[in-house]
Order: sequence, then structure tokens, then C-alpha cells
Amino acid sequence: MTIVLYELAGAKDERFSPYCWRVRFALAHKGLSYETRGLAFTEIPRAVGAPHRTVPIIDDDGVILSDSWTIADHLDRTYPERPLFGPDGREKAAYKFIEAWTNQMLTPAMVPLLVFDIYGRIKEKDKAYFRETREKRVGPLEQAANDADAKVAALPKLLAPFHYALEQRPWLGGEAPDYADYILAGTLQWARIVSPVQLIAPEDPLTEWFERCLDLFDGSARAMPAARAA
Ligand SMILES: N[C@@H](CCC(=O)N[C@@H](CS)C(=O)NCC(=O)O)C(=O)O
Repeated sequence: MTIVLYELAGAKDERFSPYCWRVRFALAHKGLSYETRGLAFTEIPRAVGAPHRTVPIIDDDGVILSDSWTIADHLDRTYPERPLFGPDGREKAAYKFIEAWTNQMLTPAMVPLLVFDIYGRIKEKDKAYFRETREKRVGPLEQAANDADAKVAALPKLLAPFHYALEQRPWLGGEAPDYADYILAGTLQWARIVSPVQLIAPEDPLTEWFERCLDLFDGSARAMPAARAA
């Protein structure tokens, strides 16, 4: 049975959720066929019912799960070919740290730079909900990206652990890409799709790595148009 992936969809059907991209990469890594269903923010709580209130959500032959890590873990257990968490799945604990660093340190530094662009891309029916919930976190959306240069300048420090890892190996997963790469690639793909702002300098080593991520799986991530003209 084809897996169904529920994900966020913008007004022009942009699929920009970083967490959904992690799952898309994971599904492609496993070679699993899937179809996607795009949802507005305000449609998520009713899509499959409680307790699933965020996307990604998958329906894998009646097994319904949300949370990107939970989904990746499910995929790895159910389809053990081509492990996601290191050569024999043994790196799960270390990858959890990569997820935590990305979600808790990097993402909050990116949100102010992107949130008004996201607002511009979501469906009309989501706008009031998005403004209300996000302004509680970042203040007025229109002002969130004030001092953008300083905010962008703060990013390399947060990316330093990834720079260090990629000096040692071609992929965060080591000799081949895996979920370690998809965590960060999902987050950078979010920025690529929603915003024309250049968050990572072209000469930054992460740019070359991210371009390789975009080329994976026949360029499936690159096929989603970037906000910034190349
Ligand atoms: N820890 C979750 C986070 C998922 C998440 O926050 N998804 C956002 C979209 S990027 C969402 O569904 N938000 C719903 C809302 O804000 O109402 C995961 O890794 O899947």
C-alpha cells in the first residue's frame, strides 16, 4: 500500500515544512512510494483526528503517526533495508542530538528571518491563525526580520558543528547521506522555498553539501521551486 504523507501546503501549493521535508527525504532514502496530501495549517487538527495536531503525519497502511522523528523511527523499524540512523541504526542517540541542535538552536534563529515570508505564502484562511500564534513567539510579523544582517551574521556560529562534521566526512551520516543529513537539509529546504534571503553564503561549505542534498533522489528536493532566483 502506498504511504500517505500529510503535509503543509501554501497558497500556491508550496510544500515548505522543514519537518515534512525530513520525512520526504527519509521515504526517498528507503525507496518507498508515497503520495502527499497538502493541508492548510487550520486543516491539520481535523485531517486524521486527535492527537495529531502537527504535520508531518503519515498513514502507513492504517498506522497513523505524526512527528518527523517518530515517523523516521517507524520507517526504519518497518522497512529495515537502507537504515536511516547510521550503518546499522546504531547512531540514533547521536542523531537525536543533531535533531535537538537543529530544532532548538538553529530553527529559532531562522524563524524571525522567515516568518513574514511564510505569512505571505500561506493560504488566506490560515492568515489570522498564523499571525496570532506566531506573534506570541516573535512579536509583530512585519518587524521580525528587522536587523536581518545581524540575524544572518549569527547563523554561522550555530552552523559550526555541521561545518566541523563535514570537514571530516562528505555527509553528516558519514560516507553516505542518511537521516543526520535529512534533519538539517529539511530545515534549509524550508528557508530555500519560503524566502529569497540568502542565509548561507555561497562560499560556505554547507552550500556545497546542501546542493548535493538537493541532487539526491533524482533531484526531488530541487524540484520544489526556490524563492530566490538561482
Ligand atoms: N516535532 C514535530 C514538529 C512539527 C511541526 O511543528 N510542524 C508544523 C509545520 S512545520 C505544524 O504542523 N504546525 C501546526 C501549527 O502550527 O498549528 C516534528 O518533528 O514533526
